[in-house]
Amino acid sequence: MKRGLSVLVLVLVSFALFGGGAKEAPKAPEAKPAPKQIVMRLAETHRADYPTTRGDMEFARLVNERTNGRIKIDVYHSSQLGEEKAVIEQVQFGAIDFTRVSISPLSAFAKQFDALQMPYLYRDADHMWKVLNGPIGEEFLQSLEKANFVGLCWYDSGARNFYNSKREIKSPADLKGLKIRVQQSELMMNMVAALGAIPTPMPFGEVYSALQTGVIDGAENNWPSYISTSHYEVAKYYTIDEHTRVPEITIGSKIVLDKLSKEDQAIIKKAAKDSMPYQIAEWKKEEKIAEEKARKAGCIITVLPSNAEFQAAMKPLYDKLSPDLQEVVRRIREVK
Ligand code: GTR
Repeated sequence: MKRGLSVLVLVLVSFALFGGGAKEAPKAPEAKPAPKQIVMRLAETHRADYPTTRGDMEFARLVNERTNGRIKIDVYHSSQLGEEKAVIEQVQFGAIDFTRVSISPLSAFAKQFDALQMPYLYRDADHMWKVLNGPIGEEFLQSLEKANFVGLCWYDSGARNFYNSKREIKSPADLKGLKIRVQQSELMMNMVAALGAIPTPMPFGEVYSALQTGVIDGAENNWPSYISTSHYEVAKYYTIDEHTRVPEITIGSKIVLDKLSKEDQAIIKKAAKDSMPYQIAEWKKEEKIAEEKARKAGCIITVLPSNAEFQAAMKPLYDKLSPDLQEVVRRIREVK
C-alpha cells in the first residue's frame, strides 16, 4: 500500500513537472523588443544659436518625431567635428552622417556647384529661391550622388560682402593689394584675385585671429557671420557690394543612408525639406539683428551707389567656366 502511494505521488509529480502529454500552460504574452534606436551625427560649423544651427535642430526634431524617436540626430555645432572641408571628406566616406555647409567648399568635391554661386549670378534673393526650389535645384541635389553624398535641402545665407581692417572699399581699386581671406574654394580665390586683392584661403575658425594678428587684412561674409564670429571687432570697414549669394546645403553620407530602409530614407529627405521655411524665417530675423548690431558697434558701413564696377571685374570668371557650366548659368538666368 505504502509503495503504491509513492508510485502515485511520483506519477503526479512528473505530470506536474513535464506536462505528461497534457496541454502546455498558456505563456505570458512576450513584450515586443523595442526597435533599436539609430543615433546619427550632423556637423555644423556655426554656434548653437546661429540660424543654420537652428535649422539643423528643426531637421533633427522632425526626424525624431516622425520616427517616434527611433532615429535620433545629434547636432554637433561650433565645428566640434572639424572645419567644413574636413567634415565634407568624412561625410563622403561615411564617418560623419550629415553636415550643413556652404556650397563653396563643396565645389572641391562636386565642381558643378561653381555654377550655382557665381558672383552677381542672381538678380535677387527671390530669383535664387526660384532656382533652388525648381528643377535646377533638384538636379543639383541629385547630382551629389556621384560624389557619394545625398543632397537634402537648401538654407539661406543672404549675400556676402567684403570687410577689412584697413580702409573703406568704394570700388575694386580700393581692394588692390589687400590680403583677403576666402573659403577653401578655387572659384572664391579667383574671384578675389579678379578684383586685384590677394586671396588667402583658410578655414572659418582661423579667420578671427588671422585678422587680429594682421596675417590677413580682410574677409567677406554675410551680416550674421560677420557678427557671430566677432570679425566686426577687428575689421570695421564693411562694404555692401553683395558680390555673391552662396546657398547653404545639408548633405548626408550616401554610404550611411543607403543602409537605412527606403521608408527611413524618405522620412529623412522630407524632414530636411520641411525644415527649410523655419530656417529661412530665422535667417531673415537674424540678418536684421546682425546689421543693427554692426551699426551700433560703430562699424563703417559703405553703401555703393552701384556695384557695376564689381560686376564688370567678375566677367573673366564666367569666361573661364567650362561650356557645361556656362550652359547651367544660362539656364539659371532664364528663370523668371
Ligand atoms: C558662412 C557659412 C559657413 C562658412 C563660412 C565661411 O556664411 O554659413 O558655412 O562657409 O561662411 O566663410 O567659411
